[in-house]
Amino acid sequence: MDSDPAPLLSTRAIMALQSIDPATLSEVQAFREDFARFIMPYKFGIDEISTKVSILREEFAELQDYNPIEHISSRLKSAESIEQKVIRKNCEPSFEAIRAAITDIAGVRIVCSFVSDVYRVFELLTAQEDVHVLQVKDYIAHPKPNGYKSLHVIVEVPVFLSGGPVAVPVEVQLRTVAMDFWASLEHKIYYKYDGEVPEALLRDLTAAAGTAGQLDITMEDIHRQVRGDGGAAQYALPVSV
Ligand code: 0O2
Repeated sequence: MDSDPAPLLSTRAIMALQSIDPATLSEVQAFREDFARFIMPYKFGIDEISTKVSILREEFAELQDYNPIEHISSRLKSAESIEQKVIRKNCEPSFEAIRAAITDIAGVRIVCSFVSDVYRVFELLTAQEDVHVLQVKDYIAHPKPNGYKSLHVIVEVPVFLSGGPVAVPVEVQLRTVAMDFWASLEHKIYYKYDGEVPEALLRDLTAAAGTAGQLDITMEDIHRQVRGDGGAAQYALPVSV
């Protein structure tokens, strides 16, 4: 027996839309189109960086006996999250002002095996001539008070649109598997408690960050022994940054 297909919108929603005056409706539609045009280059910026990192990863897998990149993920900031940041940063609510003030609309996360790999991948990526470094925050050398560790870099990459090239900022976060494990659990806890995390849990999280840091050191040491590399690992940003 054929059943009626579910309607796309409820009668209530259709009636509500019909009650909006046509000028407001076309203003909202124009905003949707403007937002789609605004956000599109950021998606392409993510594609550019993700391709660069995937190429490095494949090259390592093909030609070397060891691959420093465990996995890559990306996200485009949602309209709601851009709006929250506009309010938090007291930014003028225009596309032009948002473009200038908010540099993490496009985000790529690179998870590496060891701390030295984080810096190595950072160097390989930022040495590419079309990758322009705008800002570096080294939360590995200087962790946040809660224990958060990662290497953050805002880079600008050219995206070639039909109207010409556009320089797009992309926030790249590089971290180890242990740092990523800690950050994703901390993020979930932060959201579960809506930012009001109980003191005892905060203390446990900070202690866990220390344990994760120790694990990174031990695992890298074991890895170096197995590979026959002498000496302790050296972590540092290149002098040019
Ligand atoms: P989402 O959903 O990941 O995008 P900014 O807010 O960028 O102007 P801030 O806070 O100095 O200024 O930027 P920072 O330090 O570079 O951190 C931005 C991003 O790093 C965050 O993005 C998180 O992804 C991550 N991050 C920073 N601190 C922490 C932390 O303590 N715990 C965890 N789990 N992640 C952190 P968003 O926009 O907050 O969120």
